[in-house]
Amino acid sequence: MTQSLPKDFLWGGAVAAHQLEGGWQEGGKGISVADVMTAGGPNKARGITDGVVPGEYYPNHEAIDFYHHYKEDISLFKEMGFKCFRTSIAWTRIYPTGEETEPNESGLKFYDDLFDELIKHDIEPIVTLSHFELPYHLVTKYGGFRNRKLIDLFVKFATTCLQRYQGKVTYWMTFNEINNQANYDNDFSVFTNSGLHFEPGENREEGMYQAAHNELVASARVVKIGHNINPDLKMGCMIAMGPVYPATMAPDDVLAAQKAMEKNYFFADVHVNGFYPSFLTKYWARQGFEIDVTAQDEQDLHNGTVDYIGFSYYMSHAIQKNEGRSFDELTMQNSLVRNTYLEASDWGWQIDPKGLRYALNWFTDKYHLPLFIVENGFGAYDKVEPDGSIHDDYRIDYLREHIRQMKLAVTEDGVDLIGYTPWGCIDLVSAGTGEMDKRYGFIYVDKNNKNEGSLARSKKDSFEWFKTVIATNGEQL
Ligand code: BGP
Repeated sequence: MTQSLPKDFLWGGAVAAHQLEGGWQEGGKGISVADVMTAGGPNKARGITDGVVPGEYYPNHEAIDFYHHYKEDISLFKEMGFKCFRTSIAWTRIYPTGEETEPNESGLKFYDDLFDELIKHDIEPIVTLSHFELPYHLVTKYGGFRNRKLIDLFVKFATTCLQRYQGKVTYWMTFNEINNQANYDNDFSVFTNSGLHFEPGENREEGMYQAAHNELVASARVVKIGHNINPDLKMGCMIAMGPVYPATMAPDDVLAAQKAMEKNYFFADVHVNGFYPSFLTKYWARQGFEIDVTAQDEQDLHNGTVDYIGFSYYMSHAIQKNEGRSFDELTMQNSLVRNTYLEASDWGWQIDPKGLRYALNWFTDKYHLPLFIVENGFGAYDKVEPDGSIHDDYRIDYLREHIRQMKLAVTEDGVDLIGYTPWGCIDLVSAGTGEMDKRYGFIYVDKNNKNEGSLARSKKDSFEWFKTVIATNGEQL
């Protein structure tokens, strides 16, 4: 077996439209769910306002103004040697409310220009169709993805994109981190994934399963359409992977970890297998959940299974079975414990490079599909020295250790891995907190949490480091 990564390994970086483009009203763009989210902090959740409220600060409105800076930024990506660049298409640039019958040409042209610029630099665009960017209008009018109407609206948007960009984009993903909403108690997760708002007394969990089902059907239909448009397109899903370990060797903890994995990753089962696993349908029955799954839905799920699994990996978790709770009552919110073997970031995300090797093997053993690490990275405060340099050795350490484990998974375990695109290759707005000061980039952007800064770009130490990693195909870390 080869001891190196494949020659055509896709090294690059990842972002999402709403976290860096800005230009929230440029070119006829409509308001998205990201446009009504205020800034939070390490211990403060982001607010979700009722529409865009004058006087509130919405960090995504300007973000890092990639909309006007993308040429400069792409030339920096090229300098680092990127082979690919993962971004998303903002649904609201193409269909501003989601309900128009004709797409917005200036939005389509923006992505034509962006993809052309990438291709001119030999950088392959990798595209997510829905990355926390649902048209806000579809939330107010339909209540988000809990309404089946959104299946058709998403399919319309995705079909427009697939037809238009089929010659420029090969790798597609449907819904970013579709499984975040398994965390249904969290307002942010259900709103960003599916545009869900819950009234007191509503069954949040059942509502989440219905929305997730509608998205899984929409995704499957889009996968099928992509294959029909061009059989060479690679249609993937996107899963947030944070393995759940048992906190101890007690069989109850081992089973608790397995149950938590099931509830978090059944989304991947449906994307890959085209049907629901029995542990979930049995669980729905025990809970009395009546999820609207039609015979046509079942057919669509069956016909639209994915070609590869894209996933994010930042951390692992550990779970302990509390004697007072049944397995059905265990959730990631009520039963996670700190893993005492691991350090954590300033935002409490536990650092576990070996967990990435574990995750790569777990996906492979379960699904036997090619994998793509489309997010991984270290959110940290960076310090700009008086001479403008930024010594982000903590970020280099994090990425180096994760790449080491990734390589072992490929060279020793035989995992079929397409590529690696670290998250936030250029500083951008944090999805979870709305902060600018939670930085992931190789490229620093002069803008802070208070919305101050010139937006100037500069290189961190990690820039040169990652350039060498790519140039040596991961040999020199
Ligand atoms: C994932 C999202 C990204 C991204 C990343 C880092 O959940 O797909 O959009 O932002 O995590 O999270 P955060 O921005 O909250 O640090």
